[in-house]
Amino acid sequence: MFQSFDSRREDESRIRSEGRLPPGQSLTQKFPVLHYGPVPAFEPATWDFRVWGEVENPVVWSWDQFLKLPRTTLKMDIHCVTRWSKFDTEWEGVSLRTLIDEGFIQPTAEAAYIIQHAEHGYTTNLPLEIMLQDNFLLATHFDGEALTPDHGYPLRGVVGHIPQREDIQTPYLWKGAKWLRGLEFAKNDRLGFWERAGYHNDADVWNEERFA
Ligand SMILES: Nc1nc2c(c(=O)[nH]1)N[C@H]1C(S)=C(S)[C@@H](COP(=O)(O)O)O[C@H]1N2
Ligand SMILES: [Mo]
Repeated sequence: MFQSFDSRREDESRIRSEGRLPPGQSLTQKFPVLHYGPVPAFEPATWDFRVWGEVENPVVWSWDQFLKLPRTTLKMDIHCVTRWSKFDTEWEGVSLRTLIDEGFIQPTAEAAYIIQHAEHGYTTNLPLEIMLQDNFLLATHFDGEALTPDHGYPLRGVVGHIPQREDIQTPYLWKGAKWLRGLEFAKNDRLGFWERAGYHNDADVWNEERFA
């Protein structure tokens, strides 16, 4: 008798046995593309990245300037609220905590939330303290290559679960905006695009906070 070899199921049971499969999720070996609206074009000459709101000095960086910021690599598992999870994904880009630690950005004492602003008006909101965790990155590269247009080229927020780091919170992947153009620091929280559509504001993967 032939036995069918299902590498996806094998991978999934290994991940489950390692305690890395969140409730209600299933493992994908692909990289699904998920977003609302069209994929924007990238114009390096006019692209800029803005940081404003509750910061001591608002900044505007060109693409060339952004590429000179200190860089970080990060390996983690990403979890979409539509129930797919992708494991051991490798990202490279800029850590917000590093930018703050090194004085590139100075939040005011009042800053408590950040709204990510992306092309075509997409937004998503997170507490500042979560965006300072090790599992949030302003990513330019995935698996050693520049992001593809579908996945957010040239820059996206990305957030996921770092194995063994149960000390930090893991939000679903919609809390990372593709085609990211700026960060607004705020005193008060403000719901983003999917949050206004009924997604859970905290979005904790391990507590299955999918919908409000
Ligand atoms: N600009 C933008 N970013 C977005 C979204 C979107 O609709 N627009 N969708 C989010 C959702 S729901 C998910 S799961 C991830 C998907 O990222 P991927 O397409 O690279 O898998 O992007 C997030 N970032
Ligand atoms: Mo998603």
